[in-house]
Amino acid sequence: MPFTPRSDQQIYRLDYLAPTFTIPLLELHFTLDPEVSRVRSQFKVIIEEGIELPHSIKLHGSKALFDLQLKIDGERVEVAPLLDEAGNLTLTLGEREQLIEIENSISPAANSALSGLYLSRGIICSDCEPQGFRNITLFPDRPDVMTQYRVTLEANRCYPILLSNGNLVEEGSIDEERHYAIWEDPFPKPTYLFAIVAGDLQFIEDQHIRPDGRPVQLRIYASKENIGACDFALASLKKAMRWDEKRFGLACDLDFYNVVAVDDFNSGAMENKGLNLFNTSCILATKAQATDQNFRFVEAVIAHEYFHNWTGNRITCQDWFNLSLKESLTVFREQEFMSEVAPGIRRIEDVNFLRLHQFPEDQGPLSHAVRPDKLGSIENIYTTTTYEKGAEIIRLYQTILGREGFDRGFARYIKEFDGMAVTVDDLYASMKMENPRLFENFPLWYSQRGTPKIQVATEYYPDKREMRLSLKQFLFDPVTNELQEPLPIPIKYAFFNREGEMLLEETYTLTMAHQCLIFHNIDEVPVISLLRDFSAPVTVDYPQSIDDLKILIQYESDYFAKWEAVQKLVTRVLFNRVLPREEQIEIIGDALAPLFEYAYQAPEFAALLLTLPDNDQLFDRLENEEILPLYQLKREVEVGLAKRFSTQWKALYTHYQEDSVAARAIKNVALRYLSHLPDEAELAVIQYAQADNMTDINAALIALLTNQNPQAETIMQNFYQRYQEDALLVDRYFALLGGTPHLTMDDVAMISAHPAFDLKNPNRARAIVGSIGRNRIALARIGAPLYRWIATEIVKVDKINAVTAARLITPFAKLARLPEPLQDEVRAIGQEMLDSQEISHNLSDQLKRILL
Ligand code: 0A1
Ligand code: ZN
Repeated sequence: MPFTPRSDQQIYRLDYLAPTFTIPLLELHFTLDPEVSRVRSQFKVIIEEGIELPHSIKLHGSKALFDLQLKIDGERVEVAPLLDEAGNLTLTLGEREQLIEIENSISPAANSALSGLYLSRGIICSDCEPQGFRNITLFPDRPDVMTQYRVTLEANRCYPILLSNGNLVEEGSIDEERHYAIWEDPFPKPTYLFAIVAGDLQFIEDQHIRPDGRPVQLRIYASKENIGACDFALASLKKAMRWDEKRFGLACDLDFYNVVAVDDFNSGAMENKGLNLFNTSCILATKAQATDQNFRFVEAVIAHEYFHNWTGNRITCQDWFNLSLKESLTVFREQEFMSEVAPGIRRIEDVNFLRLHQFPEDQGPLSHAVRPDKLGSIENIYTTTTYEKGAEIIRLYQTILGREGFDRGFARYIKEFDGMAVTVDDLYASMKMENPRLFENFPLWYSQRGTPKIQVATEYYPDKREMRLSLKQFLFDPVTNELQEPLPIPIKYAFFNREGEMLLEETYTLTMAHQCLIFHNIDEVPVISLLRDFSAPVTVDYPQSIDDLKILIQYESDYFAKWEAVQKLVTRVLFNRVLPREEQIEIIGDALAPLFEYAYQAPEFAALLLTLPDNDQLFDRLENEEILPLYQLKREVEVGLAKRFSTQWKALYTHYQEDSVAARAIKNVALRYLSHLPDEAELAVIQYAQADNMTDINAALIALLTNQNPQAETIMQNFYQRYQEDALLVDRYFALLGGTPHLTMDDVAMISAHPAFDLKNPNRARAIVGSIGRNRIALARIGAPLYRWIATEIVKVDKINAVTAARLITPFAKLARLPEPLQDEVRAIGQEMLDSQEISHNLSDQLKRILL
């Protein structure tokens, strides 16, 4: 059996053994009931020719299964002696083909971990990735065993909607109280893509016409309260389907495509074949309840789950070490889809997200290779490294090979591996077959962890009119500190002269540790723009002068590079300890001044350009977590910029009152600056009172809270009163409170005692514990008591839902950065959690890596 933990509780990639059998068909019968559901399953195991008999196979199970019964070829077999501690069953089969019949019970209502079959506000639903199927019944719960499913659902009529994957082939009445539905999925699939739903749901529907003229019926199901907020998601689904046909020639292979929204869900959504399940936070979107950012998110997640149908479902991963195979391709496809409109702006947002979340992860104790060789827990690699760094690696293929070469490699991959469970090496092989020049060392991107660093130096020789650009790459393992192998790193760059004219524009792929580029016929020292479009997921160490950065801010046409020049300039000035405050404000102000004109031409982009670097981005540049002086400094600079440009901000604020995403983006940047000025304190209060959309309400609330507006508390109470029936807005309420820089332990006590405080719903737990855990300013100010509170709450969550708890641990991952004595105190808190013995394997795996 593959991946049996060794004594160190780790599983190893190279222990993989391919399945020795096939299971062509699985017939499942559910008698659904929230308290006790009965599951009957029936399948034939066919042992491969050449395998010696008798042969043992493992069916995964868990402690969640009870009242088990087993028959082999119609003969009853006692189950108990065949089960191991975890609830897995080893079957020794003497015949090449044998019929297995299993019956067991499970309790959806008791399943607080939300993996397997569970209850979400009266809806019975399932979530099986990566290993939830074993909480439903005994079966080989591994992605490389693909089976066709025929599923019968039987339930009381108070669950009028009964859904599973594939096509509805029969439905009917059992008696006055009960009814049934039979679903067949024509596509063989692994267990993690199985899903069922039973509930009192409503739906909206539409049709998508495929290029060959055949329709796909699309439906989104949700509770009565939520169905009104699903139209945008349905329109997004149609858009995604059309896009995949155009960009990759991939059409939907199903005649029915169903999506269901539920309130309790561990992740954002799940790509189950033909029956996507969605966390309400990733699907509901009306202007009154969702911000513009939420809208983009919904569109992205809808597309993501749909794109999985090819990159994930038709071609899945051989094992969970290769999780990134499906996730990286799908995130990349989602990013490309989202970039169809405003590609430059979307790229900046994606890069900003990567650098805010994945870079710190990859530079700390939770760093892991995109395809790791050893794992403590499979659930713990659902990380930004697997998803977002993985997507950057796919983008590297495209940057190195060009769009055409990439598309050829991708098409080959789809053709060659359709219907199979494969690895990232197989994707590389397809790319290489179509593009023989692809670098042999490319796969190192998958096996080496950490963020590569590029060190740049330039020399100009006026007599020879020659420019030399020296590029060195370093990749230190973040945990062992060892220097690793050089990688292929494409660097897009351009040279500008001092008048802002672009002199040249090229891409060079670094492959060695140190390379030097020589440019001839260069008349003056050029301004160099490096890593345009963020051509590789690396950091660049290249000290540029303020004047050079100003030229880039003004003349760069590459969106990312222009924005990056602002980020760099502001960061350099903020980190210059010798400059007096007034001068810092002046330099930054002078650099931003020309952008106010630009704000009337390109408001959405200008909103990004005029926003100072994210706090976390700045804090990460410090050697340690002594962040409060830097936070204070940034605030003072913002106040200075608010004063200097108050006329311009007010003009922008008044000009951009129209109902559009771009207008709201720039208007709310203006609001953010203006709210720093005591004279303008009313502006956010008025905006809150008059706004007809959540984007403006949210921006007003942030402005009120960060500036400690005297009305902030009353308005927050008003917000809660107004939206207390809307779970996602109550989550927002907690996230806003938990994220405020002025958070005190009294506030934390108020949050803990709040009637809506709840750790059972993952969204609520994340809104409360997650937002406080991300609040580095409060953590630095309050110190150990706040860490202790977070630890206590994580342990409570862990008892309910280990997957969610393990993901809340990130504030502890910054342990090594904390100043003493706080570092010791926090280490002791972490150690106490680990020593408590009662914590889950998922949480202890994270803690062990952190405390190492
Ligand atoms: N595959 C889903 C998300 C997902 C994440 C984590 C899971 O369990 C730990 C399950 C599903 C997606 O990428 O959308
Ligand atoms: Zn995914």
